Amino acid sequence: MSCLQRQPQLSRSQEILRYARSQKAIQTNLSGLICGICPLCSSFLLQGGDLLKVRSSSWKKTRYFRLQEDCKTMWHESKKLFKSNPTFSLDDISAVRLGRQSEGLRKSTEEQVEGRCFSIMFKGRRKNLDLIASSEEEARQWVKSLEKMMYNRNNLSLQQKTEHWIYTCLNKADKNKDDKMSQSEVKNFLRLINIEVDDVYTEMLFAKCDTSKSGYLSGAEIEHFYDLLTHREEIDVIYGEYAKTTGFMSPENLVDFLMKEQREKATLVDAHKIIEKYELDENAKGKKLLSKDGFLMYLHTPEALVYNSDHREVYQDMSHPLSHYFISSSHNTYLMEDQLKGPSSTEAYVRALLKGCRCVELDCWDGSDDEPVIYHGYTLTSKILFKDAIQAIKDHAFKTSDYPVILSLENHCSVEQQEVMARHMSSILGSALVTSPLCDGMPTNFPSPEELRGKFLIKGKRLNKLEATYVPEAAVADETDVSEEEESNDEDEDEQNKKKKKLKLAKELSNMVIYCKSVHFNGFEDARQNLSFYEMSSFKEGKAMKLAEESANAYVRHNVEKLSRIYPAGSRTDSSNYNPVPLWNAGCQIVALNFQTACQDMDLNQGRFLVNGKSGYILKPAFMREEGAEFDPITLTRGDWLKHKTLHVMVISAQQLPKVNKKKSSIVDPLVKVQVFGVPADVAEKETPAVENNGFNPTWNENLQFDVYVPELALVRFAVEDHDSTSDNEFVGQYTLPFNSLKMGYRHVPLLNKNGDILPSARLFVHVMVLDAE
Ligand SMILES: *[C@@H]1O[C@H](CO)[C@@H](O)[C@H](O)[C@H]1NC(C)=O
Ligand SMILES: *[C@@H]1O[C@H](CO)[C@@H](O)[C@H](O)[C@H]1NC(C)=O
Ligand SMILES: [Ca+2]
Repeated sequence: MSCLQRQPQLSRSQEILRYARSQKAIQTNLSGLICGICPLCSSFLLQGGDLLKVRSSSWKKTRYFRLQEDCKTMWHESKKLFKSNPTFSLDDISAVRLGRQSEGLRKSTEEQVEGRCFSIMFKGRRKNLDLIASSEEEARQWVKSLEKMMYNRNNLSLQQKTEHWIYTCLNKADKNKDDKMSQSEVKNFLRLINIEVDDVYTEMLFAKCDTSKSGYLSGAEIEHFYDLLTHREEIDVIYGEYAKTTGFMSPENLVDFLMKEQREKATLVDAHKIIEKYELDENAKGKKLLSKDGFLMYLHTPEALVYNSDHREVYQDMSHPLSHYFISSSHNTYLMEDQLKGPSSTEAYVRALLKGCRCVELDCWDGSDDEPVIYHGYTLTSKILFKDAIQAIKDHAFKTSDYPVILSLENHCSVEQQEVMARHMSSILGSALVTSPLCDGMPTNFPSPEELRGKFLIKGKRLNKLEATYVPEAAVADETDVSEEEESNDEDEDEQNKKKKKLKLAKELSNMVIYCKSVHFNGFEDARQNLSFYEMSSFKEGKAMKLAEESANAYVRHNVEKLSRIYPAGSRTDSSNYNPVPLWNAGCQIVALNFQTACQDMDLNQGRFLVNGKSGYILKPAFMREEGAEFDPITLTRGDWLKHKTLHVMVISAQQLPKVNKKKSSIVDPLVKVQVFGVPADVAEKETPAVENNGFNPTWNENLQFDVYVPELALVRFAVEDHDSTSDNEFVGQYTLPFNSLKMGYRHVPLLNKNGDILPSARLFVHVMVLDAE
């Protein structure tokens, strides 16, 4: 990717100028050799072209699409009057898929346009954009160019992102496009980047930079202005402390910093590598020294962030039985929005699976033409074909993670359509579907995620015990009908039992249930005596919370050998969620959440499953895996799990927080909350005061301290909020990670938006220290 390469002979300030010039070049020179100038752009996209936009079989219209000069915003023509914003950002795209891959395209177009079709999928809840190009070649070029742009944007260093963002704002602020900044343009610019300053301060800042006294900033003056803005005093202090070699950091100084401050095992070889990789100033690099800019560059790299980068890969032992893992799980996966009248879509399965979800749910009902359908029974949610859902699952199951996917069936179908379900699963999933135990003979325990790589497991009702297939003459009679528990209503247990409908089960479908047979829960003692390891129960959140509180240890022991699935109360018709942490504390594996709903509970889920290669499987701590485990998250009697630590977080500063209120005049008043989730004794929340009117570079230097007793179950959430004295604070961004994946010392914390997607240039800067409390 030659256009991304930095030219190392340039100093950083030359780089910035080059960048500014390239931005200017884009402004004036839309076509041509742009890729040689700007690392981001694509002349194909900048030129744009006509595409046929598909909404339905009858609504297909030609629209002009092109990339705007900021190399980030796609513009498209819209015939809708008053449509204020016919644009979208490349940062909002989650994927671009060539072919008729979306539900919409499959429904609304003919097979022969397959190669000319592509879909743009968005993050969050935004609908896909389904498009048809005039030729296959053109479709491929759109997809290739978009993917390349997305890749390039993602692959930029934080510094490059910051520069790009600031120059985009500078361009925007330069209203009359004369390449100079007047004082009022500077003030506008500051608002654009989320700083509100009074006129006196603007004047002062302006005077400082306007060395030519022309009343405008231009050229080097803009560069100076940029440097003043992005100057970080805290970095000066930290760098100054360790740069003991004629004002620079030698490899020895860097090792000193890494060992003393960052608590890393670092050698001189590591230090040399860092300087070689991150020092941009050739002069310093030649002398094997690290400049302040190089130091900051390093602090922004993924390996220096607050999240232990060793945990990005699958680093846990994946050879334990399935019941020893927390499994990322989704409830009513087919729903895009609410539980009453919202749309259902195969896209919802794709999104959940791509987020690493390993247990999806399918509510199956009889459909017309002998094709079973999926929707939320007795509601107005729309329907999708069962076979389409299975196909979508097959296509996307193992893109984020190789580890097994559990298909949780809620079956309301007639025997005839159940046979159709079994046929579809068998023909679409093929050998990836587990239809018999992995071992010879009757298994006595679950296989491991490792053994089940690339496999699908069916969770559902079964006519008999699995043992019956081995001892046909055994006295385990086949039940002819089983009852399906309803999840849609929220009545208490008795009434629910009455409403349970008897259901005839098709043998073909029953036989596909091997390791996850659904049974009713009749207490821990009954389960221990009468249930086999593969017989598992589903618990409504309220019931599960009660067990997790009142019989926590019994629940932990139950979950050593057996699986438990928890689902949200039926009263959550808005698809809201519940806190999964108390249920993980009790060892429950499948804590199913409404993945489509952005909220703190989903942040916790994303944080829990952030580590271990985003495989969707997290090994439970050893004290929750042994038979007869003594661990009780509520009483916390003495045991291996008690490792009392104190967590010290100094919240130092933040950079480039986004505006939360779209109004131009509204500037963020940020405060930082640090929250600990885990066993009840560890749950805590502390916050800094708010900094008024500065979302660009606020500083706090605030110390927050926490006691953590069971580190292995604890999660830490950093949340930035916009302080509001008259109503609730507004969410700005957050990052959640396991306590044991925190790195010590001076660390940047990435920030995610409500939907869990990264905010491209925003981050927090903190100092983290964990000490033994004893
Ligand atoms: C991504 O960025 C890194 C570091 O800037 C660079 O070394 C690498 O070549 C880039 N990858 C591609 C494919 O451009
Ligand atoms: C186990 O099942 C038997 C037969 O259904 C029942 O009588 C017994 O009470 C059950 N055990 C427990 C502890 O519930
Ligand atoms: Ca101007």
